[in-house]
Amino acid sequence: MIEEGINAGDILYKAMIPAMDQIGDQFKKNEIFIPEVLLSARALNDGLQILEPYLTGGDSPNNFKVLIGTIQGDMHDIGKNLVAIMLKGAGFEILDLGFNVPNEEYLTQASLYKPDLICLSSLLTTTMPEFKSVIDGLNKIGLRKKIKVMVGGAPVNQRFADNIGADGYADDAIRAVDVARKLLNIEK
Ligand code: B1M
Repeated sequence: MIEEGINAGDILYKAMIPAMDQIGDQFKKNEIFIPEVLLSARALNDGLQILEPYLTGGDSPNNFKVLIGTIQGDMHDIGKNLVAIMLKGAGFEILDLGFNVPNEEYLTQASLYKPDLICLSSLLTTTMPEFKSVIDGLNKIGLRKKIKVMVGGAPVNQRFADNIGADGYADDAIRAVDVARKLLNIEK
C-alpha cells in the first residue's frame, strides 16, 4: 500500500486498527481465540514498524525525555507502541520499558533516567488501579512534582485520570503528542 502511494495514516487508522477492532469483537463473541488475537497483534506490531518512518513528522529533538510503558499485569502493547512512535516523531527522547512493567521499575527509571513525562498505558479494566500505585510511588520517592504523568488506553477517560491525580489523558496517539506538548509547555 505504501508502494502504491497510500497515506500511512490511512493504512493505520482506516485499515489496520479497524481490523484489530474486528478481531476484538470476534474474540468477545468466542468466534476466535487467544492464538488468533496474538497473531493479529504481532502482524499489527510488525506493520507499525514498517509504517513508523512514514507516520511521523520527523520534528527536531526538543530535549524532553519520556518514560513509557504498559502497566503491571497488562500485556497489551500496540497502543503504547503507537504513542511512543508518535512522541518520538515529535522530537521527544523515549525510553520504552515495554509491557507488564512492574510499578517499581517506573520508580527506578524515574530516578535514573530522569524523564520529564511518564506515559502509562492500560487496556484492561483490572490493571487500571496500577496507574495510581505508580503515582503514589512517585509521591513517596519525592519525584511527583518534577515529573508529569499522562495515562491512556481504551478503558481510561479524563474523569478517571483526574480522579487518580494524573496530569494528562489522551484518547489516541495523535492527541497524546498534543497533551505531552501542553503538559511540558512546548510550543509547536
Ligand atoms: Co486483549 N483484551 N486480552 N489481547 N485485546 C482487549 C483489550 C479486550 C477489550 C477484548 C474484548 O474482550 N473485546 C479485553 C479487555 C476487557 C476489559 O478489560 N474491559 C481483553 C482481554 C479480556 C484480554 C485477556 C484477559 C484475554 C484472556 O486471556 N482471557 C488477555 C489479558 C492478558 C494480559 O494483558 N494480562 C488478553 C490478551 C491479549 C493478547 C495478548 C492476545 C493481545 C495483545 C497483544 C499485544 O498487544 N502485543 C490482545 C489484543 C490484541 C486485544 C485487542 C483485540 C486489541 C488491542 C489493540 O491492540 N488495539 C483488544 C480489543 C480491542 O481493543 N478492540 C483486547 C489497537 C490499539 C492501536 O488500540 O491499544 O486501544 P489501543 O490504543 C489506542 C488508544 O487506547 C490510545 O492510543 C492508541 C492509538 O490510538 N492509547 C493511549 C493507548 N495507550 C495510551 C497511552 C496514552 C495515551 C493514549 O498516554 C500515556
